[in-house]
Amino acid sequence: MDKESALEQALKRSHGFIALMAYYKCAIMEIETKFNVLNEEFSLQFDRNPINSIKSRLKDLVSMKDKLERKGLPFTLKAIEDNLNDVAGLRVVCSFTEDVYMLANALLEQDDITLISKKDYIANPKPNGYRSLHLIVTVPIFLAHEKRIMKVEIQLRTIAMDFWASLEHQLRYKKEVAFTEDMMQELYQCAEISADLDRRMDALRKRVYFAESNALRDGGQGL
Ligand code: 0O2
Repeated sequence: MDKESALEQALKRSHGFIALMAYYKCAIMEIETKFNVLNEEFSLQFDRNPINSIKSRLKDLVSMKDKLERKGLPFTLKAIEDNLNDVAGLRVVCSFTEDVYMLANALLEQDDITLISKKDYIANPKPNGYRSLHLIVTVPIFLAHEKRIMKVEIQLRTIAMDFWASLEHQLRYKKEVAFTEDMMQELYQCAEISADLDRRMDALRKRVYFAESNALRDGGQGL
């Protein structure tokens, strides 16, 4: 075991680290519950679920250490809490693009949620074609004798955006193969196709709802 991995092992076993990770886990639970409540409310209101799935994760120790190193910061509990925004992460996969914004706005309206930063990669996709809405928020967690304010990263995206991002992530991690310009172009084209798919499904959803409200209105008049 080299010196660094001994340090990692020691930190991982420390009470402070275990407690900090438990607080992040609680913050994930708080946010996940908020999204589940919103999903329930909107499914009652619109008769469909805006959320397809929610995934969550705690960043692993090695990734935290690497990120702090890249920022030129020490690998300490304080540095983790003060400088890493994505230790607690949630990915909310939505049905339609409109749901992404509707859910994000509904969350941000809640008075215990504070927005730290927002990156809209749907309005402004990354050069490789990546699309998602990223929020960094704080949420309070209530312990027996204290209240702690925890940071959580939330990525909201549609099923099509998630499909592209998951496969791109898998391909990117095949590090032994260098990505050629041609491969990057192909990935970008796939992202464009997935964006087009979202636009078409959104348009279709609007048509269906329009037809449904007309049918209800006409049916109502007949009474
Ligand atoms: P992991 O394992 O998913 O956590 P910052 O965190 O703000 O210091 P950055 O790069 O400015 O760093 O943050 P940004 O742009 O908000 O992206 C952070 C996360 O978004 C990434 O986390 C990915 O999960 C996701 N992401 C961003 N760009 C891409 C992309 O091009 N493709 C895919 N598949 N995912 C992306 P991590 O830390 O990379 O990894």
